[in-house]
Amino acid sequence: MPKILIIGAGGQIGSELTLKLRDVHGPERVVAADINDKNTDLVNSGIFEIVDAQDYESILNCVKKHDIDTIYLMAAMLSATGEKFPVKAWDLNMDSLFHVLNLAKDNIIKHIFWPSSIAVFGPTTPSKRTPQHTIMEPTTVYGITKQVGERWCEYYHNKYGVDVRSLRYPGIISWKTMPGGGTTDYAVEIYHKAILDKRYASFLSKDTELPMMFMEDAIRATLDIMEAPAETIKIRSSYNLSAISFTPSEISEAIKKHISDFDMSYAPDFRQAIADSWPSSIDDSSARTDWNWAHHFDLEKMTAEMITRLREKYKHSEINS
Ligand code: VAH
Repeated sequence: MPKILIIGAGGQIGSELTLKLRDVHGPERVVAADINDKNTDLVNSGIFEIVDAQDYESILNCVKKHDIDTIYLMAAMLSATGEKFPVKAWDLNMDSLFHVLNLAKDNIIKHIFWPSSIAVFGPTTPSKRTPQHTIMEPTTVYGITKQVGERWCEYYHNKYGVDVRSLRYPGIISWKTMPGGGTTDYAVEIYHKAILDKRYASFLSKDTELPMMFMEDAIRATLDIMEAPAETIKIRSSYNLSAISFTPSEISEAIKKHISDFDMSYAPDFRQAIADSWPSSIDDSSARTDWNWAHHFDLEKMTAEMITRLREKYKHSEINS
């Protein structure tokens, strides 16, 4: 029975995507892979392989060993880290995409999911309810790699018939695995700090509105687009995807409804310029029309879930410490 491979399974989205795919398809059909085996939960909960996303032979060997027909390529260097290491970001994000696209072009695998991002938009893009088709002049290396990646995905579909599907993820908020190197990471860190310290210094200013989404919605959208009939996928670059938009001030107020003495402060850093180049809200009507996308979590519901889960997590770790 052909199997699924998640490359970059140890990351914020990859780790939860792996657990969900194992629930849906059975652990024996889902191979998790990453450059190292630091995520012990992942390594101990099913088939795990060390794969270097920039090494074609490393991916090919894993595909052949496990009879893979579908790859979720979740490995990438995100916006903030990409600005510190621009060449490494370009090489990782582009080499890995070409390797996977070429495996499909050569009929070695059949299906690809590749994540894009609202980072494909830039300061000249209409920032409110950003349309599916609009000006895209990204000013970060990460955004450039995602914009170019979208062009290659559409080219490989039109030229070679590759079944590659993609979503422009907004900032993703989750409690299981910490994000790394993103500009939207403040919206994850704040919940941890609220519970542990009852205070947080945001690296984005109070009125910086950004498109965001709870992890459960992001995972459901990913499975929905991959399970949708091919004829419903009208866009082969990448679909706009949206749920909620909020500012650091608004998430702080939502937290205060659960932790009344939470203290929020603001200390914008280099990531403020990145956030300022991105839209504040996204029009995802194409995804809602083409394959029935709908989000389930608003800011209040997400905050309640994050605080409940993290209180359990930190209480558990205290007991075990
Ligand atoms: C980042 N979390 O901050 C990612 C995301 C829209 C932002 O792509 O770089």
